[in-house]
Amino acid sequence: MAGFFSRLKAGLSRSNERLTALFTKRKLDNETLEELEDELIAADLGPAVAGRIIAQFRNTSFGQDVTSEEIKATLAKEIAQVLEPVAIPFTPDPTLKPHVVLVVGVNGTGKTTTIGKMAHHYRQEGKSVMMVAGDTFRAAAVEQLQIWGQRVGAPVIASKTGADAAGLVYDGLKRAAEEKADLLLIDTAGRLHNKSALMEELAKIIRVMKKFDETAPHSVLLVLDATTGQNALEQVRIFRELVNVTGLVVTKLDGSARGGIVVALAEQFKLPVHLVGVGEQAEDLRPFSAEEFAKGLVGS
Ligand SMILES: Nc1nc2c(ncn2[C@@H]2O[C@H](COP(=O)(O)OP(=O)(O)OP(=O)(O)O)[C@@H](O)[C@H]2O)c(=O)[nH]1
Ligand SMILES: [Mg+2]
Repeated sequence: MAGFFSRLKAGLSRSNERLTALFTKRKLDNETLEELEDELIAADLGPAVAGRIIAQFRNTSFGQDVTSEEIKATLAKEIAQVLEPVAIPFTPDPTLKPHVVLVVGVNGTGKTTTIGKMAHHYRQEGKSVMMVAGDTFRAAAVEQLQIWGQRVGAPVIASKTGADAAGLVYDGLKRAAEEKADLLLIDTAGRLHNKSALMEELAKIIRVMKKFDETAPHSVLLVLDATTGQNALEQVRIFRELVNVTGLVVTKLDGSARGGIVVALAEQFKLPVHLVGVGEQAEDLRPFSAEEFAKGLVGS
């Protein structure tokens, strides 16, 4: 756990270097508050949250001398309040055999890696996990998932590049049900020719899935790359038009100067943030903790 927080902090500290520079003991006057507001917006927190935080400072400490520690403590508290309601762990339903998880997101956000890490985690817990290499679009995608499968001891249902993803998903569901697997993780293509091709592909996968089990998918996780900053907001909007997103996974928080985007996401969409990615290794996926994240973000 220590490793995780230090990694997250190292990543997030890049977000707060500028904040720290602003606060080497200053009077909270209009000018300082405006600067702070600008910095919060530049840190991707979004204007709504930034405005609320500034109003809070104005109400409680206007005109007073404040130390950077005091500022950070208040900031962390306010940010944690925004994050708390969305910090919801991902919990597979043990009565489902399998709990079907569809993983979506634009290309390169970390879908396949997140699936591999999730498979690792639940295998460690002794659960049976299966994966479907539903990204039949990209050449190396199948192999990438198979490597994860071998590493963590979880079968991968796959076929050739260019094969029908929906048919493959159907096979995967059938096999996972026969084997009474606990968890079925389904990878999807991030990039198709265009948005309508992606929409069709996802809709078809879900339609075919429901022929086998009308309650599936039980979770639809949207994977977002924190380093893309404000783009993540647009990705949530687009994917919610395509599928019923049940929760978010935010990756690359180890190297990101854009951790603040998680605050804007929480504020705008109120979708559960189940997991965060803090590296490329199997262990580098953790439940999202509002307080730790807020503290890491402001460097307190
Ligand atoms: N530093 C860091 N790298 C990550 C993290 N998650 C994924 N990556 C890396 O990001 C790159 C893309 O990850 P993938 O899992 O292949 O992404 P994807 O969404 O499956 O991409 P497509 O299949 O092309 O749509 C890989 O090099 C991963 O190792 C993370 O949390 N931190
Ligand atoms: Mg992939």
